[in-house]
Amino acid sequence: MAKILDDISRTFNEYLLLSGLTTKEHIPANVDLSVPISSFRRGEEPAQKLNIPFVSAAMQSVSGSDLATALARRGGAAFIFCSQPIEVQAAMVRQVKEHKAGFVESDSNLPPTASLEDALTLKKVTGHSTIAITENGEQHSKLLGILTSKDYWEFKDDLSRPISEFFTPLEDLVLAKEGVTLTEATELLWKNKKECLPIIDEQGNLASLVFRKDYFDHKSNPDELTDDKKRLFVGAALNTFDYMERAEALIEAGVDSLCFDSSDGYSVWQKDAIAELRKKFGSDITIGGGNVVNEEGFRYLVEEGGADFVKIGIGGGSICITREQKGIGRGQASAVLDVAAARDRYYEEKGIYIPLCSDGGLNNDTHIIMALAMGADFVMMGKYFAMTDESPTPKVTYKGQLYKPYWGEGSSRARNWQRYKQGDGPGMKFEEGVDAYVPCSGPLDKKVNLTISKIKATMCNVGVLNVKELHEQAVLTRISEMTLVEGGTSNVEQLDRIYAERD
Ligand code: MZP
Repeated sequence: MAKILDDISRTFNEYLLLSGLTTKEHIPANVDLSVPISSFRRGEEPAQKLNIPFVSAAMQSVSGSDLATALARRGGAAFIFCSQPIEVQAAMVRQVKEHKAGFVESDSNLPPTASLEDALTLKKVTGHSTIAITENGEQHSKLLGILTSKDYWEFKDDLSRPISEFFTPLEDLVLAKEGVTLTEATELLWKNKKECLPIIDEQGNLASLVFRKDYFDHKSNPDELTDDKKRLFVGAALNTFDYMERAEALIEAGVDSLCFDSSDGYSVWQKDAIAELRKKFGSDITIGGGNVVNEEGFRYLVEEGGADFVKIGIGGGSICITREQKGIGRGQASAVLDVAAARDRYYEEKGIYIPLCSDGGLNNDTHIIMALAMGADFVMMGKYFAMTDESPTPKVTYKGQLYKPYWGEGSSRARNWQRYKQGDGPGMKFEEGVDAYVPCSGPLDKKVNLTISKIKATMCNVGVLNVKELHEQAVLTRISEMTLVEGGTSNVEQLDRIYAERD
């Protein structure tokens, strides 16, 4: 006879956190939201951490390179979707890795014989007003000078004239040799009141550029998540079909973390794939597994496969209809609580900590707080990020409101059959996701800042200063429907509603 679990499947809405002792040190400025994203042994530090506990879902309508850049700059990480050709996914990873963070590869270069008109055309294409003038117009050839918009007057100068008559020559520039540190380069920019510092090699060829504006950019993003070369951190997803070829291309492109994207990760295909990748690439590369909803799935991917972190969640995603279509899944709160308890037992037994990610179904900031309190180290979100300006979809207007398209990987629009094993061959026999629109919520950093403020404030109420303490000290209570009603406003007319009716 089938086994029936004792407790029912529960969701985040069914819980509240109790407040703990808040002392004078429990202020938001003291809260540290960095969390591990790779496994580590007791007494050791994780090789990789997120500076905020957020990653974006590996979905076509969520994790493109612009969103990945914005999220890494805010301290989290995107997982670039794998439901696209390998080379296109690798190019997206490369685009994030090449995003500034100090030494920039010059993408605007011209020979001295080019005209001012050519310079203006190039400026339009790249959006950059600083152009390196090199002997043959290639990026890494001999540097002759720099042309910026201060060197010419677009509407007064003769645009057919060669730029050799306009650019600032080498002797008037401040330069640095390859090997200079970012701190030294910044110091040179500051002391010489310059906007741009070209870095050259021993032969005088252009190596890279350092910009003053990037320094301010970096200072205003103290949580920026970077690798050891100060390049932005980025993850990418894999499926269980072309994982070897895909992983090779992604690693070559500089990816920092890999993660299997599967609606049900408790499978021999995923276990074998993780183990094979581990054998080929060793322990240097982080590989996440999932999704699972219980201890058996967690243990299988960790013990048999060697997963570095595990994602939790089946059927809770905002665009997901898996539970309706197939009757598979579990309430996200029950799944997180169960797997977190399994993770803690595993840590007790083996001394290895496996970070957990709560994936999908986080419909408001409180859900994020609950997921972290229940034992998740970080959360993966689709809808939350699909709503931001930086997601890859265009804004559309409907009845005067701005919206963005958001569709599930299991919808026929995404055609991500590799994520849903429905038969032996390629293709999907039925949909497990829907095609939808979500309201546009504006810039990512503004939205994340607000959520982070709420998380930090709650942690102060609980009396904890980091996510580890939250896991250890959180006390939750299940709530009745009447508690939920009590928590809302009661017997008051809210002003915005009065104004809306009046107008
Ligand atoms: P949400 O943050 O929008 O609620 O959920 C995003 C998560 O839903 C993804 O990270 C993924 O695990 C899952 N997902 C993506 N596509 C589908 C689908 O089409 C889906 N069913 O369930």
